[in-house]
Amino acid sequence: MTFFRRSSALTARRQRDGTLIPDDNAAVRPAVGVVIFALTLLSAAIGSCVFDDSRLAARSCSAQACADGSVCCQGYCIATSQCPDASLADLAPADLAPDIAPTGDRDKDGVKDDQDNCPDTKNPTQGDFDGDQVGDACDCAPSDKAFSKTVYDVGIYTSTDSFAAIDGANWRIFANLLEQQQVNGLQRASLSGVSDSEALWIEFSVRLLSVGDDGLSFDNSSANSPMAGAVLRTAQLGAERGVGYYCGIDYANLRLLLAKTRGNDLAQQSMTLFAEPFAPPGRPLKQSVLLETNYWITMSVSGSQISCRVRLPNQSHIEMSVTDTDLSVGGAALYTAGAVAQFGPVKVCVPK
Ligand SMILES: [Ca+2]
Ligand SMILES: [Ca+2]
Ligand SMILES: [Ca+2]
Repeated sequence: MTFFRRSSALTARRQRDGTLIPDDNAAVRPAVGVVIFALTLLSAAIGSCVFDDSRLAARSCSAQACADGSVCCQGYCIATSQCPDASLADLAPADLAPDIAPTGDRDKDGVKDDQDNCPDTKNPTQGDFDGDQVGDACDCAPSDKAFSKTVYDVGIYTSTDSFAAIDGANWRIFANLLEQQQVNGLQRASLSGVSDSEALWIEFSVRLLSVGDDGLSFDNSSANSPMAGAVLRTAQLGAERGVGYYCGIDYANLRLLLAKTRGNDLAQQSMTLFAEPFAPPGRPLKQSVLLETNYWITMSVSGSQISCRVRLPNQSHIEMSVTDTDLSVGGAALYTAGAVAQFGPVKVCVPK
């Protein structure tokens, strides 16, 4: 505006005698001024690149991302080298971020992020055994399509903080394993970081060191069943309440055992065994359960379905699955009953 005021002041010239005469070019000068002003603006926009914070804040380059080496200036993507005023210090990180996220390859495995079934894990073959669109390389449960997200994964124990003893205090770390030292009775330790999940999947290794008396009766049978394994749905489990599902290997009876407690069952030292039709309770192992041998146990609950699986030393698997309507939200624990046992790596997964 100052420019136009100066033009108007020059619409007359003063002669030597002091009289004023009209300026013939007076009508032309404002038009010249407009042109010069427009050129100045264009120069500012493209050449010297004067930053306008308000326009940057409005993200006026939002229609397209400015390529590497350029910045959004006055609504244009301008080469940073042509924009000396564009000090990085003037820009917020959001100003420099492209408005459209480029499709990159973060893990550099040759598969673009938006097509990579493990975008942060190098897996060029994209193997996905269970077909849940989460690659084996980053799938918490690569053989179970209902679970893929890791919530707990400990390979080497350094602290018992993650485990809270429910019954007894005989849990300790020994040779980087979690060990329960009490031979008789039922002992449980819950995973304090895992609770109140609707669907849970747990896998771990277990090794029986010695056996004694579990002190439990199953379906009014007092047959001793020294065992160790996992129990799910422990969030509400107390001395006389809650529902728990136990999956373990039964040393004396050579079987995979899936059992349930509810209400005050534990106070009565009793458990109910699940049985498959036309079969005795539990699933026979058809081989001895050996002390000091690692067994891998997997247990999951989802909806009303409970699954209990063990991998034997010869790498074969046996499994029991049942449907039970008492399933509710809860957590996970490890347990021993009539056995001293060591538990190895523990992994807990939930759905996506
Ligand atoms: Ca990739
Ligand atoms: Ca990948
Ligand atoms: Ca998968």
